[in-house]
Amino acid sequence: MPTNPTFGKKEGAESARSGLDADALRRGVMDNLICLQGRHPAFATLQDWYMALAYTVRDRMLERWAATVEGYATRELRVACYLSAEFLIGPQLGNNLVNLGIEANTRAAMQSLGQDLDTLLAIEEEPGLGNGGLGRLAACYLDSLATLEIPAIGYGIRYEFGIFNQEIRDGWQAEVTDKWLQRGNPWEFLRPDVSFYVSFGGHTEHETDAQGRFRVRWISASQVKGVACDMPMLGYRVNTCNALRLWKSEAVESFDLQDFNAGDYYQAVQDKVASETLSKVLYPNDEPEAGKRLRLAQQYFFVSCSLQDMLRLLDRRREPVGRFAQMFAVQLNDTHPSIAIAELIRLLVDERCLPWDQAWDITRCTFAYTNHTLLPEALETWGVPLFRNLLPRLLEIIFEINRRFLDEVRQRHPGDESRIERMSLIDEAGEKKVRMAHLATVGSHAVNGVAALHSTLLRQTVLRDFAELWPERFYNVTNGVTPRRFILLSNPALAQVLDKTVGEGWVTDLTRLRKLEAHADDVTFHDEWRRVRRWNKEVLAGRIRDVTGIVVDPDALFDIQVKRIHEYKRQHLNALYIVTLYQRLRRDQEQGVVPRCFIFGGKAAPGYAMAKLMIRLITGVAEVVNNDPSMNGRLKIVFFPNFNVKNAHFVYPAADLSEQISTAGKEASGTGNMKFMMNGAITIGTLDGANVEIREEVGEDNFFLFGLSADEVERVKREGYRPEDRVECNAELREALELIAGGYFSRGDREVFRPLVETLRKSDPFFVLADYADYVACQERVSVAWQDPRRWTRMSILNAARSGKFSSDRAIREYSDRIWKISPVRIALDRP
Ligand code: 26Q
Repeated sequence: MPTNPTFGKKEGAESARSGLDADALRRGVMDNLICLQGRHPAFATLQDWYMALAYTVRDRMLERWAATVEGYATRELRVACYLSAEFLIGPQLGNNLVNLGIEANTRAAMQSLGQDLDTLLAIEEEPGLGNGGLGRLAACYLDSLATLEIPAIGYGIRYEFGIFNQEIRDGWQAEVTDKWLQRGNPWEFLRPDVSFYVSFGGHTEHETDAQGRFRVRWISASQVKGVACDMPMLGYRVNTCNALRLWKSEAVESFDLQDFNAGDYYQAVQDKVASETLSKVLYPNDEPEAGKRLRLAQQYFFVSCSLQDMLRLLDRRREPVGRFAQMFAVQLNDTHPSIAIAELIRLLVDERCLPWDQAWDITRCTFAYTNHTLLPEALETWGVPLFRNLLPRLLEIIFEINRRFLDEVRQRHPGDESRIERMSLIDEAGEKKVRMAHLATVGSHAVNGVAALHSTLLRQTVLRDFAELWPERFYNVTNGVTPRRFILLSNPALAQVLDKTVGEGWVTDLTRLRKLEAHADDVTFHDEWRRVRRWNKEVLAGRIRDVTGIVVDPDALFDIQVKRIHEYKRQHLNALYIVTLYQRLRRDQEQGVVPRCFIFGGKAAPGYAMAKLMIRLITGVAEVVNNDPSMNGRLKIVFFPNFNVKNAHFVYPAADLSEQISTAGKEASGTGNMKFMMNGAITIGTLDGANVEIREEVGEDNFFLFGLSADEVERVKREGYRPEDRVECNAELREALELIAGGYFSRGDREVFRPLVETLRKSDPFFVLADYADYVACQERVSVAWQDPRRWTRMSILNAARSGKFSSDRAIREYSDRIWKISPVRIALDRP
């Protein structure tokens, strides 16, 4: 247990390391400032105070962490291991304060030291260890796992550079390196004693050992060392503190001058640098070909370290390897960690000498796979030559899995060679490729999609043959988000109203928000609700002014679309509507137009030219519209740069309208849609992803629906979609496209937007023009509703009231009960 420093401690006072009252916190901060930061308070910078406070909060987590480790060590249990190449955990200080329940005391403690808590919260660098939805989902799940007291470990990569920071220069996105570790990370613990070697390259040798068993030796060309770097993940008001274990790559042996002659020395330095490159940088999605080889190496690196770590934990508990699947339930967050299936076989067969059949049974009982996309271009494959070159032994194992699997298929469907071709783990058309989604499916006992519609489509399309073979293995687990971060922490004004109206229990049982329904027509409650919303909009307006210089009116309708920029997410559909609205206002066709502020945020993959052009279109339209005096401030457009978790805290609580307008069938779930809803925004959306379930929960009167359904999209495609027809029969659409093509939003340059406009007019792969007219009509219904504040407020209240299903606690309960079969373990703190 930690020692108890007595800095300024009075008789009987709480410890400066663990006490939760304001005085103990104050002493803790002083102690850490002097002893850890090495600063005299008189010379301390804001960063020093932040660090001292972070360490003080961390101290409080450590005894819970220790109690959790001990609690797990002394009990029979099963551990959920969440394998993910991304964990977008966001800033930690505020969340840890909230989960410990010491926000008020900490505020008071800092005030007594002359420091403002909010200022300190604002200077924290967030770990941007993810691209978007998938990485943030993993972080929400860690919060729920700990809150629900479920034994769990998150396994991933400690990238030195996370997702790039986005700046807007001259209307275009510019990428800036994310140096999140520059000033140190107070939340991580490097564990040099927990490290493993990972092999790459070389060749394999087959032999028969003394006992006559067939053995394979992988003679690798190089090895990299992975060192554990842990971050504590504390649950809300419980003692459970799980670990997020991220692997950092290092050179196997730090090179030693004396071991090399001059030539070898430089080679040794080179090798060292190459090893350390492995965990250097997070790859953006939608990046064709980018760093292919290194990305596969990253995946194998963190997966191998994680499985070796599980074996170490098993050995430490003196459990036989045969009990691996009883001890661990491993969830694969998309196919990125799916090489784990072959790696576990390798560890069990090659290193632990288990027979193949037993290793295979263990493997399939251990893994479950979550799919996050149906887009064919986003399904992960790796060229066989690259695979063989980097991971020769793993390719052999995949071939063997495939051989046995296809035998099984042949027995079920004799002579059906086209089925064999479709289901094979190897795509043999053209250059041979390993299909990672097939590997993940064959090697798992459970496969799930992330929203009801997505799971249905998954069974009908991408994994159809597999669902036919093993229907009992297919599940749906609709995504969820954590109300701790996305209401309690980021919308304190709303949280206060919720506490008062439905009781504090909503934080861990979000379905209690249903009690708000009783107040949906209560006019005094409406006033309170609107005061909260108005406050949040003022806060966001202030941020927008500080960051972009644009002044927006908090009384305008805040119409917000924040998410990664992608053609399927259709930010350009939104932009086309804005151009239409602008034209109407210029013509003084004012009837039905309400003051609106359109806010966009999101990053484009650096190599995705069309997405970058979509950003340019938004900033181009913004420049023209915002500076047109005839608009009289009725229309404002903002591109809020660098949308990340920190900025998200300001955005969701301030939204009136949530834009969820992807082409039906393309967005697996969406999770921003849920964050908006629980903060009282109303959705305008297509029947895509979790929108379908949001609409079911909230009722059709409280959701603005438009557009083709997934089935209709397929039908239109089959019947031959001709976008030009849509342009011909819609004068406003034609005008909007001509204005864009004519250089009106690009300072007269007619070339810039050509690729965008031509793609829409010629092929329009995401049916933007097909949905345009219905979208415009739907936005008119939005305007009508906005003009009736009572009606709008009622809808807003009902959206929050009916968002209970979308808590990540519900999702994690479903994974625990149905897929992992893990029950909670209560952790006690052995002190008064
Ligand atoms: C793959 C290979 C090489 C480099 C990068 C990648 C890569 C990285 C990240 C591919 C995809 C991603 C991220 C995908 C993602 O965020 N998907 C979203 O997941 C959410 C959580 O389930 C869903 O809500 C969204 O609908 C889905 O788009």
